[in-house]
Amino acid sequence: MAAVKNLRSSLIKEFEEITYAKVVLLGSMAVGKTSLVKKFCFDKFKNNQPSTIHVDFATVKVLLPDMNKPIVLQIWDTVGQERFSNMNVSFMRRAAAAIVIYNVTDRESFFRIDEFLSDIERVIPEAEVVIVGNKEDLGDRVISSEEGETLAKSHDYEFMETSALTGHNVDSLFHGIARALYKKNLQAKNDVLKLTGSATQKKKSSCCKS
Ligand SMILES: Nc1nc2c(ncn2[C@@H]2O[C@H](COP(=O)(O)OP(=O)(O)OP(=O)(O)O)[C@@H](O)[C@H]2O)c(=O)[nH]1
Ligand SMILES: [Mg+2]
Repeated sequence: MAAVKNLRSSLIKEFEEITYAKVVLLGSMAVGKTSLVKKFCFDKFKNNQPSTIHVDFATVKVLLPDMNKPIVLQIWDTVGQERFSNMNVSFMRRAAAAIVIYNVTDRESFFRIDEFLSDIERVIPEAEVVIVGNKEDLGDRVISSEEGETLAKSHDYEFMETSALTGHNVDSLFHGIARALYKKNLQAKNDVLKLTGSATQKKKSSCCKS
């Protein structure tokens, strides 16, 4: 019985100590959202990855050398088909980060980035955002790195080019997000401590005055 209690309290402790964060992947059809998630989570790539018709999520625990505790990312892979685009807004809610993806060989997918960014700015304005040009392994790109970078800079967002096929920058993308959210969470905790500290002090001084 004591063992069960101990296990329960250690599980509760672990749950309380770990930071959980929702990350949403957005982008047009076939830009490589599912492929990026699969590459990061399972180190697998499919040449004929079927189009996503049901939104799904994968849960990954990330612990990097510069972190004291892990962070658990709940990565939501959305549907790129335009007829379902109004659904994506509901999946965005409460996301701490958004990865907005285009295909460097497809200008249409790059044009659609603006649509996703305006949804993000409306629904989750505090989110960490990374704009990603995927399929950088292909030789027939039509969007230059500079073009992608300029777009990201104009919104003050991070920018990265990836390949789900070769794995280039895939870990860096998700690790960068994990690190940013971990730091943000630490900062938020410190701010709460500071606020609590000043509130206590205020109370004390008013108490002394009376
Ligand atoms: N060469 C290359 N092909 C890729 C890459 N990423 C994805 N693909 C291919 O592009 C196609 C579409 O990839 P998906 O991962 O299904 O794209 P998606 O964004 O999830 O598409 P939807 O689910 O329809 O929204 C698949 O056939 C993949 O094999 C990449 O980095 N390089
Ligand atoms: Mg998909």
